[in-house]
Amino acid sequence: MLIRTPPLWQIPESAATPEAVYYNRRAFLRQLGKGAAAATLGLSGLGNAAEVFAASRQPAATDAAAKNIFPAPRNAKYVLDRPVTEEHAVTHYNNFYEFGTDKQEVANMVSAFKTQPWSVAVTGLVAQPKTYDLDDLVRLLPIEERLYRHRCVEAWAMAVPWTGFPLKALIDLVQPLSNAKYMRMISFNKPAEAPGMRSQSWYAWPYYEGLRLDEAMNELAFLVLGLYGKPLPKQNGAPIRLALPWKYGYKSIKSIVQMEFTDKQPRTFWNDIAPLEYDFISNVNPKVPHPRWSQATEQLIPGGERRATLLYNGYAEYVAHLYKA
Ligand SMILES: Nc1nc2c(c(=O)[nH]1)N[C@H]1C(S)=C(S)[C@@H](COP(=O)(O)O)O[C@H]1N2
Ligand SMILES: [Mo]
Repeated sequence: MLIRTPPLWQIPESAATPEAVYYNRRAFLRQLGKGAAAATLGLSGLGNAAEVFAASRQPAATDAAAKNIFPAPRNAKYVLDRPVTEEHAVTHYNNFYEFGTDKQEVANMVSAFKTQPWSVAVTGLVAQPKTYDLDDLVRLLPIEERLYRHRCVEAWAMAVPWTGFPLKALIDLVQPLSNAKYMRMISFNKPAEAPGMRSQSWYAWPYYEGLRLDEAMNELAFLVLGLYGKPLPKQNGAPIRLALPWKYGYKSIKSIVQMEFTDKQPRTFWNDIAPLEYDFISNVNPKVPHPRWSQATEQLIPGGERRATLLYNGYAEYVAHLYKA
């Protein structure tokens, strides 16, 4: 009989072993905070915290023990102009067409979706092409929490606490070649586990998206493993998805299985379906209406409060330089 132990980064802290608690970053920082150790180690910022954590890590009692990343420290740099959206709304109002088009039903359609084990293939123009087991990959990267605005092209908006790591950290790890100019990302392709893939078989599954490499290396581009200090629910794109807060939500591809570095601009799922409605860049812009509706305002979910849409969804200071003509 095959007994599979779930990786610890997918189970709650309360269920973790003492070893796991030791390797949990928050517990470790709490320990540091208790003594003069924090000062001695020059522990000033989150970047430092991640380095100190990595440097001090001993071989774990079990491999899984090193993977308990929740809850991760919040990076205070990324602030919101509105309260964090209530958790139930974020996890029960979803766009994930692989499971259906009714946003409030997606959470009820994911039960057959298996998200572990999971691997991510890094392919194409890269020095170290490799298929990573997600658990192994997670251990190599600095995990933190960020509060980001999230804006769908349909004009609804939320504010979400994501846990994850900068896409740039992964890019630095795998070292794209000098002729790599774009990243193409691909979602899972398992119709047997995803009812929307079966009922809407006309779509060109699996979902695929892309970024310019300079966009992918921008500090805001974030690979997400969790929500509200817990592992990512399946309906939000478990076990790994993107968050690109200055772009419309469809660029933030969910349940990623492949990242390919290319020298040509990759095609994207929604651009192939409706090229006049969804372009490759897809930055949030109040002045560029969707052909069928205005983008001047957005509606907060839940509640429906209307707000003015901000250029780059309010992230101009981070990304405007990428789009200077
Ligand atoms: N694989 C995949 N990724 C996807 C989608 C999808 O249908 N399939 N929908 C996109 C859209 S339109 C949005 S708005 C966000 C929604 O993410 P959320 O449900 O976590 O809010 O996921 C994006 N990523
Ligand atoms: Mo969206």
